[in-house]
Amino acid sequence: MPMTERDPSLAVADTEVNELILQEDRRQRESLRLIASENYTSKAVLEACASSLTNKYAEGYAGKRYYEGMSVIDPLERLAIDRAKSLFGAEHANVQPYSGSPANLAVLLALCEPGDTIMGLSLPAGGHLTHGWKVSATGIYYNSVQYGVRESDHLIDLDQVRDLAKQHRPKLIWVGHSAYPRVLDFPAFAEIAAEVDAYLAADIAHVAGLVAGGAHPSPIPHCHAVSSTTHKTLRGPRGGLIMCRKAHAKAIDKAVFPGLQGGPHNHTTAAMAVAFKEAAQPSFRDYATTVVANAKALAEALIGAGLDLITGGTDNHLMLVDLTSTGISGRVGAKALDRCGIELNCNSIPFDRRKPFDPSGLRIGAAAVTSRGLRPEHMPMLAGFISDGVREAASNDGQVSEEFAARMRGEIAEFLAEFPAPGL
Ligand code: DSN
Repeated sequence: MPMTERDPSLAVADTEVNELILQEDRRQRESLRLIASENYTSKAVLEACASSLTNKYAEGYAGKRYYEGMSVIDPLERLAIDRAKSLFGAEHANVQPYSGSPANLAVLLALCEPGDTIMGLSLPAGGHLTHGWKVSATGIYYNSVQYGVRESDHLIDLDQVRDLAKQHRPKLIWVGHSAYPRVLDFPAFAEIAAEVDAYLAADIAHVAGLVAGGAHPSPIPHCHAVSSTTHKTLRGPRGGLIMCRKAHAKAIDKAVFPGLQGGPHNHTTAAMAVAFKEAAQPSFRDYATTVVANAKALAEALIGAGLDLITGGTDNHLMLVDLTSTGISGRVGAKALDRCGIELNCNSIPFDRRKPFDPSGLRIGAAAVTSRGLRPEHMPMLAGFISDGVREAASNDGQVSEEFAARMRGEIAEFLAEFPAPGL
């Protein structure tokens, strides 16, 4: 039967899936979303994601494809590339990576040979799996040397980075993180990379929106390649992006396709183009600045509520709470808060004595709540919700009663009702 004869909308075609999506919409509207890597995209981004572009194959690059029917895809991909280049001031951009991990693997495939030495911030110190952690392909196929943070202040130890670089002579050094609450010193990393003749690659997945909005220094002038996801602080669709100097453009493009991937996800490319346009507006500069102001205010309020923060605060959108003094683990705390309508994730803290699956920390980010319009004056309220939930769990063997959780969920939903969730 041709689908055109009967092509009902989702609500009619598949009530189970439709109902689950509606439940997720509601959950995202009513819960306090504090996962540092998440956000709310605009309605325009969601519409582009759900467009007919998902029906099209487009292996290759504009003007050099392996399929016909490219009259729309070619200009669309060029538009996304031009907008990415202009937003970040990059010489070259590739918008095809499916997400951050493939983007990082593509950077390595382009600039290194298997077995080459690479360096990155270790996972327990706030780095990302794909910066050479042992269980990742990047730690299996490359000789990975990991640097860390100082035990005294939990800040990246640039002396150690320099010493390790001189000792191991890496081909490439990663600068980037998924759980580090302070500004990255790109010029200092560039200096070290230059001293040992290494490539410097920045992974700005977490801070890309802050970079685009002028609230975090840009790595572009200092790095040979810069990778990112597009869905965190940048507030676009789930996707990946690589920017690089012209000299490496061919190698990067070849590494993405045909090196690692097949056809790009054109609906995602379109949604990225929309997000890049949004991020180029003056209002996005306000957004990025407010994300940092909110994160700082939340960090201060959490400290005021008696919680311990790694490095004593934040310079970006995220912070790490050390729950050791409360007597509960990060996993227990995160699960208890989830029941109360507060969504965040447990996270290792530097020099954690607990295992990664049940670590000592909570990671908290301000990107999504800022997209709903919350401002620094609302952060003490959020800190109150978080610390009340933690205290309740800590005094009840890690549990929160259904009565307590339901009351919290109600209070949070009522508070958030004043701040409409974008896109939903
Ligand atoms: N999963 C992402 C995060 O939460 O930071 C990184 O890949």
